[in-house]
Amino acid sequence: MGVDDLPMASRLANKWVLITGASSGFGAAAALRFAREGCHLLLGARRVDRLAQVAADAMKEGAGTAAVEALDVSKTSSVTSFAAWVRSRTAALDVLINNAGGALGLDTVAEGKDEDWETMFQTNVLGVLRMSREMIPLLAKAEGSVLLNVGSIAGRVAYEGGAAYCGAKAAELQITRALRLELCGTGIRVGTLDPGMAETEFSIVRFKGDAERANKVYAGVNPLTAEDVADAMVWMASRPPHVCIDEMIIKATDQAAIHKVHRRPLR
Ligand code: NDP
Ligand code: 8X3
Repeated sequence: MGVDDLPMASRLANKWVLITGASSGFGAAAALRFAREGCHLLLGARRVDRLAQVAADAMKEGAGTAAVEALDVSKTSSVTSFAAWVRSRTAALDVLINNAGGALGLDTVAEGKDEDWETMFQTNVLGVLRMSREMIPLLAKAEGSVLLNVGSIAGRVAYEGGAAYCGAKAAELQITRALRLELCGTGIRVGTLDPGMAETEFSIVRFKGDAERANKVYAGVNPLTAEDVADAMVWMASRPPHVCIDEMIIKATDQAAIHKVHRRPLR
């Protein structure tokens, strides 16, 4: 039996999986989902207390190991020291999930704030570049490794108030495509997973703690959950080594397009 014939769970068992932004939302759900496949987890984010809880839960779900380290992808020095920590734990990396990111504000360009724009580009764009640069040598040492970036439908279709976020996620899409070309022949698979609206802390962060405004985004809708997205990540990462899922768009059934969302009347 070759590796291509193994069932999905066997293909991921004991693999080393690094997830950025694992303290909440997609990243935390992915940690638990990969844990159920028996993976070794390396988890990074700024909120280490939250990461530690995710790691403890992941161990209960069946992770081989689950280790956490502070990571701020918006700072080169943090990414460099995080990468050294990763190298101290493993010589090869099977799966890198560049998930850390998000949006800040929903201002038009005319009303936009430098600090919001800078944060969005630092995390969603430069964070992906920095982490990829550091981890490509480790990915190259693992057969059938996967570099998976988390984009968004916002990187494919623009919306009012989304100029910087849509621009950042469009950059992520083109970075993914460039990496796919650059790494052809290395055996490293490169893909992007581009979700539509999913109920996580995304909108709370975007609206800077305004929970009422954040809740309105999902009012009357049955949105994606973090677990739905984590499932898709596991599926993408568990294809046979000769199969690369380049780009996947995942949206709630209620969201036909970025502006076309079915909402039920609220009771
Ligand atoms: P959450 O806000 O729940 O999670 C975001 C994660 O990113 C947190 O773990 C956060 O951790 C981490 N993060 C943010 N900034 C940094 C940073 N500078 N360094 C390290 N980690 C950071 O939102 P989601 O789970 O929804 O978002 C995950 C990804 O999915 C993002 O890239 C987002 O743009 C994208 N996305 C989200 C969609 C949605 O509708 N929810 C749809 C499409 C894409 P901490 O604050 O502890 O550092
Ligand atoms: C998050 C999805 O449509 O709110 O990336 O930008 S959207």
